[in-house]
Amino acid sequence: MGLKQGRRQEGLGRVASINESSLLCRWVSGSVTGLERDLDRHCGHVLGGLLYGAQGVPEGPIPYASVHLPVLDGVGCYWLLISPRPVSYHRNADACIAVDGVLQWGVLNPGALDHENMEQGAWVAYNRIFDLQEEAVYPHLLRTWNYFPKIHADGAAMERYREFNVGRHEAFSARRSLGGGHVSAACALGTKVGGMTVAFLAGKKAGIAIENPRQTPAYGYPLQYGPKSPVFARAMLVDGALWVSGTASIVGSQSVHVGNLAAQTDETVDNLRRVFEEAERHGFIMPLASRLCLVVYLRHAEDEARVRQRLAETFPSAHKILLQADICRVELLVEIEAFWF
Ligand code: 3EB
Repeated sequence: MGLKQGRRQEGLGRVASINESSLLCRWVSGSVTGLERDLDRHCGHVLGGLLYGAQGVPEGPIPYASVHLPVLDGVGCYWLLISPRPVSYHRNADACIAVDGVLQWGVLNPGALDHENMEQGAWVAYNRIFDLQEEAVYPHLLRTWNYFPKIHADGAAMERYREFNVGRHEAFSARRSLGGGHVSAACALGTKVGGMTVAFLAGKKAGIAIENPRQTPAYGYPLQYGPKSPVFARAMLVDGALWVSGTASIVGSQSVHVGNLAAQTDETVDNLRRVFEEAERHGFIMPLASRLCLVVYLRHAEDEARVRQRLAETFPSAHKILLQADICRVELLVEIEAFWF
């Protein structure tokens, strides 16, 4: 069609023409003051989104996940997933759901996830997701977002993040496949306040799960990181959209540059670039660099300026959201997830 341009953007590859993506989803993001305007502008087409920072969820049917993580420029912010198709909304005791015939977005009701034991919490959450997918026939899980308090605290038998991994692993083992090509992209972060928050994106059509050749697939991590491995793919490519999982300073399965923020940031950027390249090999056509959104989690709020500067150099035109969060391995100082479409 002659629409692909040969131009390189930020050294990251080809750029897709706008025409190619007119039938694809878009994302919008901003500080909380712009939310009303975006909701009006995209009325009837908002699948869902995440709200960060302590802020009230707007009235209405749209399923937002409200994540109680401090936003590092001090203002609450959000991103919304906008469908080119009309969206319909459903609510039940377990979840708020939006569907557009291609994608299903869901946010589990926090009250339903109130379990002291994270193995139980994850088991319930993932079984619920699978039930909701099966009911509405969106069989392919594409991306999940997992936030819960006290991620490093001891649970009944082990650290709560490790308990979460046991419950998630058991739910996938019972009802899905664990291995390559079947698991979704994901992130799992610790909050200081609030209960467990879980959101998911599923599709009628399978995505392409992307792994990072520099990293052991998470579902193959050794026992050192817990009795059951985390279950996620490094990224998911679906309909021209790339959803990149939480990415950190991990090579193979080991955390590297312990205690060194600058080196962890650089290693994380290298891992992101490697995932982008791998996605390109699987047919991803990089959109304009300004369509890249990075969600950056920092263990220490005081590291903001240094990481912000490094990212301004490496991804100058990407949109960035910086949050303070507990990253699931105690030695990790920074984790970055991305979506690009
Ligand atoms: C890692 O690469 C860092 O448990 O769902 C990243 C993305 C991480 C998702 C998850 C964990 C998860 O292992 C941590």
